[in-house]
Amino acid sequence: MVSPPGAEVDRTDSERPDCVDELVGESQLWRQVIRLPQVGSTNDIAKDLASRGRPEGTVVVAEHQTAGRGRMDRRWLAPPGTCILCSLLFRPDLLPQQAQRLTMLCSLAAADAVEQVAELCVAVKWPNDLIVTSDRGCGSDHRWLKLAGVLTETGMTGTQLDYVVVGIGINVNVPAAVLPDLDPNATSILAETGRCVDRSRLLAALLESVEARYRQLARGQNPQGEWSARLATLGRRIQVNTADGILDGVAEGVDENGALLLRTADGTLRRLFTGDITRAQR
Ligand code: BT5
Repeated sequence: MVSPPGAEVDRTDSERPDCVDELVGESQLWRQVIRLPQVGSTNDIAKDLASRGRPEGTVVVAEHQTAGRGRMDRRWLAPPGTCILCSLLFRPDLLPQQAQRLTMLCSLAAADAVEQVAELCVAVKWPNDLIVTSDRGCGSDHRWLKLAGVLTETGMTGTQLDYVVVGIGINVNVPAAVLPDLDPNATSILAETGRCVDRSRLLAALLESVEARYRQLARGQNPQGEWSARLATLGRRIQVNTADGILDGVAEGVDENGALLLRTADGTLRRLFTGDITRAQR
């Protein structure tokens, strides 16, 4: 359900144009940023708008989600007014099996934005997380702290990709004491750096980087190489929880459409389209 049109202009921060408005004014891609105080899920709003014909470049941003989602209907939790919760609408010239290129592209852009605005180094964790690696892990295992998640959903017309909605949640100004309520492995920019970040600046940096990277994609440049290079588990022995059970192997990278390339003990190269990496050795 989309909120009535009047709600779309509801500004949660201030009435004066901020850096996001300035960016949209100069952008070739971004047409409208719809800011809402509270929604179920920004992805649901964006998908509803997409199915009603909204153009590419529509952005839905919320201060609070009452039904934020991860993959497989898992929950995405965020204290109101502290995080980036947004969904970006694309109508790319891609085949349906190439839609995950936008997941890679947007997570790289989120990494750019976090590094630029918060000066915090992040890695990507297949298939859709931004993480901070920590030495706080025990034994020979790595400990990963999840800073952000990406949820990509598609709409089809027949066999053609009609739209792609990429939902991005970044834990920004969440105090360390609140993080365990979100997830035992959650972290935030505030917890990592000790500093609060201006969420408008972070969103503007995110949108700017997505636009630049989307232009590269349209020119035929695939984010795969850069994404693989940022993979926290590259070359490491990992365990992946899949629908077919737990698989062990060495992460060799991702293919052009974002599938994980896992070399199992018998030498087979497995191509995994979905799953969760549950362990990695140092
Ligand atoms: C994701 O799923 O990581 C995708 C999250 C996408 C959220 C954005 S917010 C804007 C847009 N609108 C939506 O409704 N969603 C998108 P997945 O890999 O399935 O991870 C979900 C798991 O992350 C949960 O089961 C929890 O264990 C954990 N989790 C929940 N909230 C978290 C948080 N704030 N920080 C870290 N981990 C969290």
